[in-house]
Amino acid sequence: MPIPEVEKIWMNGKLVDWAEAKVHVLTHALHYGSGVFEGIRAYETDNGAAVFRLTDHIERLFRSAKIYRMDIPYSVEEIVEAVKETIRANNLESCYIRPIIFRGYGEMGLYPTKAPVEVSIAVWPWGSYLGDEGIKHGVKACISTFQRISPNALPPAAKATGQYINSILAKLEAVDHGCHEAVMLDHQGFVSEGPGENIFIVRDKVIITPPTSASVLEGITRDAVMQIAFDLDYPIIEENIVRSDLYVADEAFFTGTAAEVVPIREVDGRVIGEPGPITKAIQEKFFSIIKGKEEEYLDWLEIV
Ligand code: PY5
Repeated sequence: MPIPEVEKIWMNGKLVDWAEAKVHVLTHALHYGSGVFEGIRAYETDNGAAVFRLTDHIERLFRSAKIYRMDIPYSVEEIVEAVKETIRANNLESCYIRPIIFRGYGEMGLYPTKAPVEVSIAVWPWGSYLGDEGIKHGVKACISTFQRISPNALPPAAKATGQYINSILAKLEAVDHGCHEAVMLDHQGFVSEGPGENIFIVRDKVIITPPTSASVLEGITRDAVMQIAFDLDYPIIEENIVRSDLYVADEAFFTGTAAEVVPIREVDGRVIGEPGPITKAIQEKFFSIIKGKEEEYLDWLEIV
């Protein structure tokens, strides 16, 4: 999918023209994946564009940077403000937001403390990541033969650019096998997550999602869905699950900023079926919350 170009990108404290937001080919992060990033969405509401859990995302960005020992030359509040400024500069009502912090040009070794830490924020209109059809009728998933990165190799709690080559291997394989999305297993063989989504199953009206110790990213949509499930009085637990739990689940779905809430209709050829009642109830609440229609969740929306 080509990226729809807009006007401005925020780079190291300044708004520059889209076409001018460039880096050198010897940028450290290009060679070694030494960057950390976020995926965030702004939605159209009656109060204009509103960013879903912006501060929570920026705080996770700072945690990712801490894990990789990158000193960010801005505060959380400054980056939050820069995100809003970038959205305003591009006159967007809704968009995807991609802040990235990376080691720049100036050092080629693996002790990169001398490379400058650069910060950029881009925004663009981006539709549903797994397609509108997927949101309505569910997607086909395959268990990946590629194992999810593990905490003592590449910490899954960090959203680092280099970690995503693991996700790309899984995604390419899934599509080769006629699926929309992959499900990755952790180093112990437990279900972990999708290449860019957390995963949930429903069995006997209980919602289950793998714990963070199953090599998952601490997803902000995951957290939101757990809160929504709790508020809707559905029992929800964090517990290790195995691949056959997916095969026999009553319902299953992915969550993520890009993907939002996407039902899973089939895993490895085992049919789960059309989205079930609990998945639909959570989807409905989530989509209503992001439009600013739910009073008690308005603090999840940060007005631009
Ligand atoms: N797990 C992984 C590995 C992810 O990359 C993501 C987000 C999630 C889970 C869900 O986290 P959250 O709910 O906080 O978004 N993936 C990015 C996104 O913007 C990149 C996808 C291409 O959704």
